[in-house]
Amino acid sequence: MADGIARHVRLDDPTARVVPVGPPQDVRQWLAGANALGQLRVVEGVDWQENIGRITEMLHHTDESPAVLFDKIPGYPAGYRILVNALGARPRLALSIGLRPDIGVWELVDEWERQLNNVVPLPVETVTSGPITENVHEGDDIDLFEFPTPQWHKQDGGRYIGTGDGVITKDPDSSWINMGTYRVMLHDRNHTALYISPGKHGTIHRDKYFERGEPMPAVVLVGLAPIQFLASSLEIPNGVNELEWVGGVVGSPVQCIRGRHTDLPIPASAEIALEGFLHKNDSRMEGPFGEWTGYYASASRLEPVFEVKAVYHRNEPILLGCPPEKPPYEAHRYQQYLRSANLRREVKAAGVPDVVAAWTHSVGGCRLFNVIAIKQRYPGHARQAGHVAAMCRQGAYLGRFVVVVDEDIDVTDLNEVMWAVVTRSDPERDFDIIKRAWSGPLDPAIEPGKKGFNSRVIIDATRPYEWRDKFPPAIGPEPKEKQLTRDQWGWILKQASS
Ligand SMILES: Cc1cc2nc3c(=O)[nH]c(=O)nc-3n(C[C@H](O)[C@H](O)[C@H](O)COP(=O)(O)O)c2cc1C
Ligand SMILES: [Mn+2]
Repeated sequence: MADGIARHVRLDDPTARVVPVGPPQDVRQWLAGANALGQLRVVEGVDWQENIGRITEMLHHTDESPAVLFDKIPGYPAGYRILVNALGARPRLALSIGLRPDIGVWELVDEWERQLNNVVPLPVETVTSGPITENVHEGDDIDLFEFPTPQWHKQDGGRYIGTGDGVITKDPDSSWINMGTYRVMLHDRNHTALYISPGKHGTIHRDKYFERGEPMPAVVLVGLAPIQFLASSLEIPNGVNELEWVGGVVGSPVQCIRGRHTDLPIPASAEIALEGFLHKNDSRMEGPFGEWTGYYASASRLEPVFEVKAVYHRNEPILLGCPPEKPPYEAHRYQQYLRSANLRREVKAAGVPDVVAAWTHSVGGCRLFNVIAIKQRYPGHARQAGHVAAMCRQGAYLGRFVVVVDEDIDVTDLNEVMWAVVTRSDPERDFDIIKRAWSGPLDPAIEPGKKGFNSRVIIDATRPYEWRDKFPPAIGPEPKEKQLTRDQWGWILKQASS
């Protein structure tokens, strides 16, 4: 190409074309599967300063973009690679969790809900070595700039090595080990920032160590199997070890070495792991970083510094990149299915009957605009569903709007949902507001310095229960009539829509 970048080549290793059975258990198995689907491009020679970030952003903003593996990044050895947009399309999400690549929307949601209900976490299996120990750096040998971390967006306050990552920590009061996706910015050769929002499991652990005056041991995986990244970035219940949960989904334990400095588990076939301690008394500025709301809302603040004591990496390591962008970006493209499944599950689990569907809309980052459909059974049923959806684990953090609709509305279709809002709800009667709910620094609607709480509105857009049978009938042919018209007059319809 004229600008000398974006040379597209395909993986030419014929063995790297195998669709695995079950979820791929490391990045390399996953690459083989994505390549077999024809959904992987290898691109060489793109700079980390500007163009990897820019290309990634633009890949995130269309439905059909492939996964891209950047190699031969100028200034870095060949083989030090970055994988982006791994989970940005349904077939690759399905591949990652061991489902058919041509799976439909509701089949996928149903299957994920079933998994969430049935998975029994499996303890990790400790091993003494694995691909991750091919290279171990300690002391002066540590240089985090060894990896080609991109400047993801021009306005970012630094290079973020941790975007599609998993941060492993342990509760000092119990045996609970957690893995959560929290952003990690490079400070220097052996220090990074680690930003965790209030209320996340990593902050709960951190605050307990800091209250005792101790640093928090942690391991940051910046190249991990997509199924592990999914678990790390989704709302898995409190007290559950996401690595054990992945073992349960996969059906065999995740094999882990033990970190030399922290004794924390590190998946033996991960690509890159940073092990060290987060310090209470050493803080440096973190941010700004492009966030999932589409803004730089948390700006920059002092955050505790993570001191890296050991770097472990495979030969020719692969960094997993998932930088947030204005919605919908890659994460929203998978979260819309998986968070919707969990929201429906949690509303049902709270005892709400006849929950037909739920959808966490990607336009709201799968948090700010959620919809629940019910078959109304009794007075108050709709409000019950709405309030639970706004406050259950899946809906609580940084929610804003919850809409409850009748079962005739397609929850995934914004037009239909908003049609129900504007025609079935009367604001004075049907809008409930919850005040002082769980928000945080990332909320763009709250004034800087006052962030922490927000409010949310529950919109009851169902037909009013008392007179639902007298509610004006909706216009439109029955599905059977529609089919007859399509059969006989389809040629006109095609013309009209082209
Ligand atoms: C790409 C990406 C980046 C994220 N970055 C952060 C972050 O910097 N801080 C944070 O608190 N949550 C972040 N999250 C959301 C958390 O990963 C998510 O809330 C997860 O449930 C946290 O794990 P936990 O429930 O074990 O705390 C991010 C999610 C994704 C997909
Ligand atoms: Mn957790």
